[in-house]
Amino acid sequence: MLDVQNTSQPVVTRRADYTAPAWLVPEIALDFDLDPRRTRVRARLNVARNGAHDAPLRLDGDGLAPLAVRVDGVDADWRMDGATLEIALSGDAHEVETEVEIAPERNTQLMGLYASGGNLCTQCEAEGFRRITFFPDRPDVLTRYQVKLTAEKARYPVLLANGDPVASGDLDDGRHWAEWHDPFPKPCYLFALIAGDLAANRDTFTTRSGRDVEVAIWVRERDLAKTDHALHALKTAMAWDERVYGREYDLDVFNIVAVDDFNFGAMENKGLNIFNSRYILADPDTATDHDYDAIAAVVAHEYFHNWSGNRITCRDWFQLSLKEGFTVYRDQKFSADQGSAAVKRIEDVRTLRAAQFPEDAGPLAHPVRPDSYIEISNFYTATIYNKGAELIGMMATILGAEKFRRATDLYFDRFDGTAATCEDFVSCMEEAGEVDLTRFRRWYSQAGTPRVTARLVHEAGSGRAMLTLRQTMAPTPGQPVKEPMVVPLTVKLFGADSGREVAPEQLVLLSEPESEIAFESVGERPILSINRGFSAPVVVETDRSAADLGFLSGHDDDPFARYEAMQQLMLDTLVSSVQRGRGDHAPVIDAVRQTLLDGDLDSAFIAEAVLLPSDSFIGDQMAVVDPDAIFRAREALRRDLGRELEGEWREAYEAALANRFEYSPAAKGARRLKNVALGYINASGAPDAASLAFVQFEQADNMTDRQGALATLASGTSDKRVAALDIFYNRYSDNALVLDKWFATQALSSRDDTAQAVEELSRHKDFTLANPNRARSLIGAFAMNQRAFHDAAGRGYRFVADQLIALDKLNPQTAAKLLPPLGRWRRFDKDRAALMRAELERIVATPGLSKDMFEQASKSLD
Ligand code: 0A1
Ligand code: ZN
Repeated sequence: MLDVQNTSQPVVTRRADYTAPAWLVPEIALDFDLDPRRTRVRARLNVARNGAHDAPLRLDGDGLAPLAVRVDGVDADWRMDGATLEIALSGDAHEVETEVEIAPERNTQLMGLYASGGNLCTQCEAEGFRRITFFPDRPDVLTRYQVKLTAEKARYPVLLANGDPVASGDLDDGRHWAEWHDPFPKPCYLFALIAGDLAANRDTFTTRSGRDVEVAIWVRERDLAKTDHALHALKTAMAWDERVYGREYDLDVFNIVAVDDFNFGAMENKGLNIFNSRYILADPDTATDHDYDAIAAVVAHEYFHNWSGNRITCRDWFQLSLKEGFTVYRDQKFSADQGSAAVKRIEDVRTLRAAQFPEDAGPLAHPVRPDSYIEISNFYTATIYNKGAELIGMMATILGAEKFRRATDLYFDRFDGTAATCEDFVSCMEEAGEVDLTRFRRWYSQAGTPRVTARLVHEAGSGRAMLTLRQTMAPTPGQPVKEPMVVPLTVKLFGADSGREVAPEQLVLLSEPESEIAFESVGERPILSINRGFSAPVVVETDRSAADLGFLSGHDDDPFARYEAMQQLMLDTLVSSVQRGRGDHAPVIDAVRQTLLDGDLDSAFIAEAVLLPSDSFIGDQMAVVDPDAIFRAREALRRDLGRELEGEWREAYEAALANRFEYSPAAKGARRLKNVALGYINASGAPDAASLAFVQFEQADNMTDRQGALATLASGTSDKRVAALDIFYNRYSDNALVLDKWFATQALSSRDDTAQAVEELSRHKDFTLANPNRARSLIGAFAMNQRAFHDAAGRGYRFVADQLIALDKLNPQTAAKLLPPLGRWRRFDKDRAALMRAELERIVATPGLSKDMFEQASKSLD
């Protein structure tokens, strides 16, 4: 395969330039002769002129050279325009055949057809299909696929593609073949095939209309025992989508395959989802509770795409959030229904704040529906996914549950079988919801996180309370001026004396720069509870005192608001410690004690509520981030919380100690609280802390406890640290997913020597840039470690830039995804900013840089 990377003239694609495809492809027959070194691909396309025009047929290719091109059975005239195959056609419908050869084993980008762990597999979203065969590679060309796969039987006994299997057979030469037909027209990014030596965990799902669907999860034989959780999640998700959205599965088979080398989490190919094995494989010894939860969420996410993504796809890649935002919203609600909805909401907001808010505040900020891109792979972002999900959630809040369901029914009904736009979705919300969302649409077009200030003034005499809300939004690249947004805020007032509700919850739609809400008959001083349930993805600034936040953290009846009050109290304390060198820890300690001792709260919620905000979230609150001061302030508060509440932590710890492993919300909550408590006992400096952690490490009957203890030890100075890391390594040296944890745990360590340790780990025999999970486990994790990465001498920046330059040569997509932490130089002092810029400049100047990296690095320098 030719590997041409042209960065000299990066082409910008613009949403405003969209035009309908000149030619459609209603049918395709694909014939694969599979071989890792040399795969022959024959494609027969039925093409149809779309409208009156005389444009030639243009078929996208990437690294392909045509071996044959025939039109209606006859060798045709064709020419290459760059990587595009151009064929002049006279009639309105033709049969066009092409033949190419590709080399999967040389495909290190993991886009198109590639080899992973002895199997052959594909990844086509967004533009990988053009690395397999010539085709109009755009999501609004919908095609019915017939696929024939032929391969050596001993090496590749299993041959899978999209749709339903129709025939198979053996050949005399040790090869065999299988044919698959997919009756549902689909864009080529949903094409998939797998050839491999795989075993299946099978089951049957009966749809609510009584059809039997054969479901199967395909993995290496030795991993079969680790697939029950994913299979169970799949069936639960299938039933959930029927119940909650009225969506039934539509083929006779549903296959999932796990592969070890994968650029993202998983892929929703029609009837044949392909997964990064980290989102399939789980057993108590190797997967944490977080892994179990993520597996269920990703399995559900990909399954839900069958309707929100596949049956209705995107007109163009600017509409990516149409499928991703909605599907994330759906998977979040699914997960919320499986356990504690409150804890799930807290986790989702934490993710949004950790990944999306910084994106909105940095050089790569873009709207949920972007206006332009150089490389679409760079737009699989937290903005498209997680903020996109928040937009759906806000519309659901504005409409209410019943109308929201009516609106999604209308959407699925009206746009089934088409390639739609975000606008199509919003107009269904408007029509079925009987609301005007004109101004709400700004959430799709404006980048940035709105900032809302809320001031509550009470007149004791009249009993009137006035809430003044003001919104602003900082400029983002290309959008210097912002219009006001529609911000749905749920608000409630509590009485400071009685502790009771003095104004019931109401939904305020803030749509002007400023607005005032009056509350009457408020007899006592009110305390404001706002953005309850995180009703809008905004930053809310209030002037609530530590005492009022302490009250809310102990008494608000909205669990999210309760968590939020505690976070705000902690943040206020930490920010003032960073700025003044010392903060008053007492209010936080009191609030944490109160939460810990509240018998009505479940452990999972307590564990979330008592966790301090991360170093980087504290940094996000400051004009100039001082990583060392933040680290010191946070450690000091952790130590005081550990010391002052040592008895409480030990009690919480011991209460959870006797439990045997079980995957249930209650057992997960107990483990979470136990590990948080262990962290605080350790922070207290108690002399037995390291041995407590080491005993837990050795006696654990599950990975959550083992890794929790390892993380505590890995950040400490005890002599048990090296022992634990060695034991862990030896125990799991043949398990790639667990070794990723071993790398990541060390990269996230708060020790002073982490930067050096990570450099050494990059030379470890098990470290490789060729596997995206491994690259992320060391480089990605390290770049999240604020203090270590932002080492004042620039050691962390240099290391990450070196690694990304090397990775870019193999896998530009994965490299570019890891670049954003280096782009946040504006947030740091001028010395660090200069060091970070120097590394970005070095990256941009690298000969042969991919357009993926070029876009991320050059935009970060602007
Ligand atoms: N659509 C997938 C995400 C995905 C996107 C690009 C990929 O290319 C390497 C892979 C997967 C999802 O939302 O799960
Ligand atoms: Zn998705």
